[in-house]
Parts: sequence; C-alpha cells; structure tokens
Amino acid sequence: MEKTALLTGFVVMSLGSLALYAKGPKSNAVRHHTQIHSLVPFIAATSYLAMYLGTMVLTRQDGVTLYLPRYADWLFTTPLLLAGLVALALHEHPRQGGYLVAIIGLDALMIVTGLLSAISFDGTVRLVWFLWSCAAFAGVYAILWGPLRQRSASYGGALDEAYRKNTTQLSVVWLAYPVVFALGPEGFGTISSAASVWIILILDVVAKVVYGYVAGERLKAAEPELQRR
Ligand code: RET
Repeated sequence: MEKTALLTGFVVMSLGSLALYAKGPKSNAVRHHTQIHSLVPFIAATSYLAMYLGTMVLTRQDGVTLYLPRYADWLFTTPLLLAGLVALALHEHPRQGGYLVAIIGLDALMIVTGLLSAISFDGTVRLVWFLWSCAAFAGVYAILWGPLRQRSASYGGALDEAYRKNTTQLSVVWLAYPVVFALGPEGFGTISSAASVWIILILDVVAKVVYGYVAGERLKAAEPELQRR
C-alpha cells in the first residue's frame, strides 16, 4: 500500500519535472523560474525513490515509520519555491537580498525542527518542536505577505498579479502540511501511516507540479513587464 504510493510518487515527480521543463517559459527574463520549477519535482522524485527503496526510512521506538528523505526533500524544495517568489517580488530591488536569506533561514528552521518533532518519542517534546516549527512557518508568511507583498504592490500590473496569486496558492497549500503532520502517525495518530503517505503525495503533486505549471503560466502573462524592467 505505502510502497505503491511511494513508487507512484517517484514516477509522477519524474514525469512532472520533465513536463515543467518542456512547458515552462524560456525567455531570458523568466527562464530561471522554469529551471526552479522543474528542479523541485526532480528533487522530490529522488526522495520518493529513496523512500521506496527504504533508504533512510527508520522506525521510532513506538513503531511509527519515519520517512526521513521527506525532510531532506523539503529542506531543498521549499527554499527553491520561496526563492522564486522572492525573485519576483524583488525584481526591481535585486540588492535587497536580505529577505532571501531571512526567509530561507526561517524555512530551514521550520523543516529541521519539524524533523526533531517527528523523531521525538516523548509526546511533550514532540509538541514543543512542532510549535517551534509553526513559529518559524509564521515568520515565512510574515515576510511573504509583509515586505515582499509591498514591493510587488508597488509595481502593479501583471507582475503584481503573478506574485499575489502565486503567493496565495502557495500559502494555502503549504498550510495543509502541518495539519496532516499533526493528524498523522508522527503526531496524534488519527490518520494511518498509509493514508498519510497518500495524502502527502497528493499535496506534493499540488505544491510542486501543479503549482509549478500554474505559476509558470502566470509568469508568461507577466513576461512583457519583466522584460521591460
Ligand atoms: C512540518 C511539521 C512541523 C510543523 C510545520 C511543518 C511544515 C511543513 C511544510 C512543508 C511544506 C512542504 C512543501 C513541499 C513541496 O515542495 C515540517 C510538517 C509547520 C510547510 C511545500
């Protein structure tokens, strides 16, 4: 059951990576976004392959299966997805790279403390790390919707529309991850291990492949503006 999901993840992510590269915009102004969006499922395919093969798949003292490649995947893919949004918002302010460092720092803290929560056997320790991770997650949202949103609003037009829509979509989909984690075997255990693997697979397809495609289409619409600036 879980093996099927993991193999499906490997196949879907591999094909998704190729499709995003083939379909994404290629002009000088936006090519880097296409590269980012096809690299993300390539990394995810690697993680699904590792999980399918059982590489870095451990068992917690209470028998819960820990899929560690997932956290390695997230540690690389989530900063890439955020970097795409930062590049868009800072199009006219490329020297304000501090936002990139800050948002990636918070994001990495979120994933690493999420991993600490998952591997913790003690329920209280697990909850503390979970909440700590959520605090870092809130920081990521604060940067996306605060200073970066402000920069993007100052441009207006299709560029701002692309930033707003991509950021909204990302914010909504990402929110599901901590919820599934909390309900899954790593947290309260309301959802079975197999169900959580399938649900996260669906979330991963939406957050990486569907998002990559739709974000690319919105960037195509903003291409003339991005070229002019
Ligand atoms: C964890 C557990 C602890 C609390 C929080 C989490 C957030 C995870 C997120 C993951 C997003 C992953 C994506 C992958 C696809 O590219 C680590 C589950 C807040 C937001 C989008």
